[in-house]
Amino acid sequence: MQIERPTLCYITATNSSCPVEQSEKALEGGARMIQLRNKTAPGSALYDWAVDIQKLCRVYDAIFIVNDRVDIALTANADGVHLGQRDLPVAPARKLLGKNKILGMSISSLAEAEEAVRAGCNYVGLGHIYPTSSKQKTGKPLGTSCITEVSRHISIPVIAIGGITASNAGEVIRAGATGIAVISAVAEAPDPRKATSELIQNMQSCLQ
Ligand code: TPS
Repeated sequence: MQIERPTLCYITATNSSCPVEQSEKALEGGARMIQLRNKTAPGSALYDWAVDIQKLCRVYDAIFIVNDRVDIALTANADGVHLGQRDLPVAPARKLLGKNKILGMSISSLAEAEEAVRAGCNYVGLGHIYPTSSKQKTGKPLGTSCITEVSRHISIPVIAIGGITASNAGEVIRAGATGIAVISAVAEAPDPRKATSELIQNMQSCLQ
């Protein structure tokens, strides 16, 4: 499955108890990729959610990624896994997943991007681009110049993340990102479906 430009990846709200409903709204709004991310739920709940979101993603022909948990991704037949810098390293994750699954990694510099490519990742999540309260962060926001630098140097898709909203999604794509990944811009919107389609429209309008 290809990550096309521009792709919106919806990441389920931090430790939400209704990730399936949230994902469905994002898919209805046009999200092409869903990432199930929950750092506190028991494996049994995560697995059930993953099975349901996998089915939804099939219906919408969208890519389904599980954050961190290779076991859940495999057993729920997700399309791939997203790894953080402190999760299972790429090589053993690839060994478990096989060559056909998508492997993505969080990065925040060109050096980490190049390392992710060398290790065999299929995309990188570059952030945080703007200030965000969705994740405990050390360090300053990277800004859009980092997107241009990384996307010029590597050939795999660059998904920008962190503080992305309808008002800055266009400049993120213009800077060279393949797509965006968002939590709060969709999860905290009064109408998550509409918020998703607005983000996508803003990305698309700067590619025309
Ligand atoms: C594709 N990550 C970096 S910033 C952030 C997260 C979860 C919070 C964004 O929230 N790249 C991908 N997936 C990931 N999980 C990460 C990076 C890690 P908001 O949109 O509310 O600012």
